[in-house]
Amino acid sequence: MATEETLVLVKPDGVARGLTGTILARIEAKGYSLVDIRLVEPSRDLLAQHYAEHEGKPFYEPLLEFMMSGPVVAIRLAGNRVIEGFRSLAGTTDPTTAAPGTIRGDLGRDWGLAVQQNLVHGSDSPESAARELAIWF
Ligand code: DAT
Ligand code: MG
Repeated sequence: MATEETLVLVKPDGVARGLTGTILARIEAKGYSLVDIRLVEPSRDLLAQHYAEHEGKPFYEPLLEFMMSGPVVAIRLAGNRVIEGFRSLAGTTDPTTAAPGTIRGDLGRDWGLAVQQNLVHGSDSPESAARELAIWF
């Protein structure tokens, strides 16, 4: 079976709210494998690389500030169709409308800030996964 890998981040809100274990439990319950995991305090440089596609958007600066506000848990996650599968498990970007049953839908909320603090990141394509894994690991 062809196994693929994706980058998952538990963002600073997830770590600060003590949800890392809950999020890892959901990932493991789904059957995906942790290949590598580390606690990172990302530099602005690292985040600018990671979020290059969003440069110039209104939420870009608040996004970088938010991501530098505390430690992030970076995970190299493996499994069959894990890129698509983790995105599905995470739910859509806005926690208010993310489906119940998803990480963002069940655990996230809209704080009315300039940037969505939505607990997790997951790569959105094989190209993004390869690029992002090289940045974080
Ligand atoms: P996703 O994290 O679902 O892949 P994305 O790549 O479009 O979403 O955006 C990266 C992050 O930027 C997202 O997790 C939260 C923030 N963000 C995106 N769109 C936003 C918006 N319209 N308002 C506020 N924050 C936003
Ligand atoms: Mg994205």
